[in-house]
Parts: sequence; C-alpha cells; structure tokens
Amino acid sequence: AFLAAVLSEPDFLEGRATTAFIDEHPALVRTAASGDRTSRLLEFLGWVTVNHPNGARPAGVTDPVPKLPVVTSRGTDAGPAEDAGSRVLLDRLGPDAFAAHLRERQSLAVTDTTYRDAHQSLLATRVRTFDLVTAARVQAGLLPGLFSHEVWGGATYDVALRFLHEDPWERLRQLRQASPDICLQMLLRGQNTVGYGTYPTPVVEAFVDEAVASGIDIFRVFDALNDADRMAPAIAAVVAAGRVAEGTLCYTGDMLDPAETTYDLDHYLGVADKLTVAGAQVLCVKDMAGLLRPPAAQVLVEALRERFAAPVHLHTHDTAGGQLATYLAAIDAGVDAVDGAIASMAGGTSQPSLAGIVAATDHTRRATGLDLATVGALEPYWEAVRALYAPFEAGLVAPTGRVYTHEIPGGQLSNLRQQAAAMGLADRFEEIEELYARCSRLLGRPIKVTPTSKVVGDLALYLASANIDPDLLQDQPERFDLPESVLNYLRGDLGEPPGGWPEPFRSRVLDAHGRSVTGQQPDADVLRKVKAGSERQSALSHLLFPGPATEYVRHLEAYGDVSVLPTAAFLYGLEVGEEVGVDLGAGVRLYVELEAVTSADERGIRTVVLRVNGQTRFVEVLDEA
Ligand code: 3PY
Ligand code: ZN
Repeated sequence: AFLAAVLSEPDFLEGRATTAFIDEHPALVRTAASGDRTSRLLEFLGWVTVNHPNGARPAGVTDPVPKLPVVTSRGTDAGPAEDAGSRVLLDRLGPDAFAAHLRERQSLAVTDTTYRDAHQSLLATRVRTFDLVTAARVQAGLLPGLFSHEVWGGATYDVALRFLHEDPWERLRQLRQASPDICLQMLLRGQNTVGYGTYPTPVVEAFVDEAVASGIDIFRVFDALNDADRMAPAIAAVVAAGRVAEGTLCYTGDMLDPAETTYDLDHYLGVADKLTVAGAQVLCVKDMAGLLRPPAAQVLVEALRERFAAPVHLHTHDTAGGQLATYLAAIDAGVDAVDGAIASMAGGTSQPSLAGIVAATDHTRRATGLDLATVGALEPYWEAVRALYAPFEAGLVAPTGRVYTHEIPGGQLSNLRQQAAAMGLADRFEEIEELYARCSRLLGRPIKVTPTSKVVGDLALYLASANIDPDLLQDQPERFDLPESVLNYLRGDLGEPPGGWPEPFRSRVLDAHGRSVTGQQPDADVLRKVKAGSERQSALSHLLFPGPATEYVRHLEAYGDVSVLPTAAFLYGLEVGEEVGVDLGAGVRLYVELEAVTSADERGIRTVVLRVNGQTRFVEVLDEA
C-alpha cells in the first residue's frame, strides 16, 4: 500500500520528488503505518486538533442538531394537494406531463437552494455532506410541497474533492436517500459539466447518465455564453434518461436599456427557441449576478410564456437587495417557479429568502402552499451551521449596488474577495471590481458565469497584482503573459461571445500566443472507463479534477472516511474535555473525548491523549506550526 501510495503521489508522478519527499508527505507514512479505521480517523482528528488548519474555533459555535424541529407527522405545508411529493409526481406523469403540470398549476413552485447555491455564494461552497444530510432528513418530512431541492453540481463537485475530502457521488447518494419523494436538482455547465474546460460529448453523456442513476431528477443546463449548441447534448442526454431538463438563459446587463443591443429580448427569445427545439421541457432564467430588475423580469417572463408552452423557472441572487421585487414582478407575469434559500442562508450574494417568498404570496392566488412557520422553524439550524463555517464567510455584510456596474455573479463575488485577500490585494477590492468591468469589455462583454466569470476574474487579478494598466494591455496585447484561462477563452474553447470577438485585440493576442487550446483531451482509455459501468464515478472525478481526485484517494487511504466527523471536529478539532460521537455506520458508534495534548518534544511531536469508548488512545502528531 505504501509503495502504491508513493507511486500515485502527484509530486512523485510529476518528477518533483526530492530527498525530502517523504518528510514533505507524512500522510504516505501514515498510510503504511496505520491500521484500522478508528486509528486512521483518530490520526486525522489529532492532526486537526494540533495544527488547526482553519484557525481557532469561532466564538458562538454550537451543535446545530438540537436546533432542528421535530417532525411529528408528514408535512405541515399544504403541498401539491394531489400527491406525496414532486418526485412521486414526476415518476407518475413522466417529464413532459410533469412540466405541463408545472405550467398549469396556480400555486408558485419553489426550489430550495440552501443545499447548493446558497452556501456556494456565501460560504465558498464549504458546507459538508454531514450538515446537508442531517437537515435533508428532517426537511423532507416538513416541507414535502417544495418543487425541488437544488443539491448538486456547480462548484460542489470540485470543492467536495478538493477541500472536504468527500466523494461528491456519495453526497448525492445520501441526499437521495434522505429525501426520497422530492425532486433533486443540479446545476450542469453544459459542455463544461461541473468543470472549467470543454469536454467531449461522450463525457457529458456519461456524466448525465451517472447523475440520473445516482438520483438527480432535474438538470439546470446552462452555457456561459448562452450557446444552445453547447447545451443541446446535455439536454438530449437528460431527456433520453427520462428526467427533466431546464434549458437556461443566463441573464446579464439590463435588457430594457435602449443602449443594450446584444443582450436584448430578441437574444433571450432566440436562445429559448433553440433550447425548446433541443428538448428542454422547462425554461430557466438564470440571473446569477442579480441584475434582472423588476420591469425587465415582467417583460421577459411574459414574452417567454407567450411564445413557448414550457413553464418558466426564475433564479436570482439578492446581491443589491432588490430581488424580491423582481420575483413579485415575475409572479405577476406568470412565472411558474422561483428559487429561494432558508433565510439564515439567504440574502446578499445568495438567493432571496424562502420566508420572504412565502410571506409575499400567502393569501394570494399564487400562494406557494409552503407553511411560513415551518420554513422559519428551519432557520435556527442553518444559522448554527453557518456559524460553524465562519472562516469561509465572504465578508460582504451588506447589499451592494456596485453589482449593476461590475456584474460579478454572486458565487464569484465572495470568492474573488478571498482570492484578492490571499494575493494581498484586499484593500484594493474596489479597484478589482472596476478592473473586472473593464476586462469584461476588453474580452467582448461575455456573459459572466462559470467558467467565463473565472476568465474575466483571472484577468482582473492579473492586472491588479502586476499593476498593469488595462489601456496598455488593449494597445499592446503582445507584450503580456496573459493567464492561460484568458488565452483559452480567446482561442474559443468556451465558444464565441454573443456580441462577437473583440477585434483586433483577440487576433493580436492569438498571433502572439498561438491558437490551439491548451489542456489535455481525455485519451481513449480514459473515455472507455468513463463510459463503462462500475468505476464510472471515480473515472469521472479523475477526468474532471485529476489533482483533487488523486488527493482525495490519498487522504482516504491515509485517514479513512472523514465525512463522518461532525463539522466542528472536522474543521477545528477537539477541545480538552470535549466529547464527540461519531457514527462509523453499521451500528458502530465511537465516543471520542480529548483528555490532553502534550507540549512538543524535541522533534516537534505532540501526543494527543484521547478516550475512545472508554479506552485511552495516544496519537502522535507533528506540530507544523
Ligand atoms: C456555477 O456554475 O457554479 C454557478 O453557480 C453559476 O452561477
Ligand atoms: Zn446562482
């Protein structure tokens, strides 16, 4: 096992191993030395307790679980009267009639994004399966009338592997089990799947098939440049699998501004036309930056519903603080479904709050059927969960109207602040926002959403950190060593912006840097594995995120499945005298108490003294401080 671990270590594979290799990769030694599952888990817990990878435990952290409401009977909401849950309805009716039903029903359908977009937009996507599944088990019984839970896709796949040492497919499996009767929804970046590059169609098809087999019912399929051809293969795969495809219009700019000639009503109607031809049963308006103003929502939703038979699902972010008004205008125009998050995970760069949506429509023709008190009863749990993840808060404490100028999507705004801070540019964030807007124009005013938003953000950070004047870049693009993501965008890897390429800027860059897209296309062997049955999930992870997937496997071998740890223990370790219960599955439960941590010996090693189900255990940990 030791040799296999060394041979698969990325530094080793890439020839970066030196004589310090083993010292720099202590997890490899632990792989060989540690035996059973409990010991490996204790090693991880000991390591976190000594080394505090996320800093000290924030003040005010409490166990969220006692805050959950008790489910006494099936649901307190009225729900869709005639069925037990949206998934039951989908299975009974099939996707076409399910979509028709969504269009015909009077009550406003609501998707809860707390499990995906809300924490992607507020907490750097860090919420762990542990906290998500704990909530889902309870919420499934309390709010059976939700249209769907958005639980997967977007950045969750990458972050699970990269930072949480979790298998994203296992998260989906557990959430499916926790909530069997409500549709589970995911965000799929069309030909980019859940990644940043463009993948061949067989990869997209395999990804969709595997996601369907693992429990996704509704796929929100978008393309960062609203290119329907880049959404069509994913939509076709969803339709072929008998599930629901939301063909998506990413909204940007201000549609009603007379000066807007690219992203106007005709643009959106043209894309919607192609999406319905491609087979999408639902049309989604995805307002990822929160730019859709109420009057524009009214016009857009009305026009879409007049022109197409498909129901319309509206998604927004409340970055500037006015998006409940947008929902009300859209509701007036007949919108069929909207997205919201539990209030303690809502607002700002996240979605408008579910409580706000329910309250705004109660006692009207479009009442959601969700019970306001029940929605509120879930808030204390999420408030406590959010407090656990305090180090990942974006730091945006109030709404910002600057979004109408810089157009940074909610999920990116929080992330970009952290990236800027990590580069020592925190105090120049306003300048970065302005550069972002300038870079967007320089790059042809693309729609900004993953992955194009990353391209624009990479360029803005590059200019800020190197103190390069954007006018100089525009005048002399050959002089600069642009980020690879920017070059690949200009090479056309993500398609073409709706307003056309910025010329002569683009040609001058490509003449200087080459025209072929960098990055590996999967070889035949990898494609075969992705298409084949049993190891498809792991093959997809390795194909989409090779580094993080390898690191995930190495961590699993070294420490076992750390997703079973409660979040306070996982992020901050234990405090002396604290006891934590850990379910290892199959009825095995560990009670782990921290008795003491010794001071470091001459090698820098501390001994963590634990009591585990009554027995004293010692874990030696190198203090890396
Ligand atoms: C994602 O692609 O992750 C998004 O949330 C886009 O809004
Ligand atoms: Zn979003």
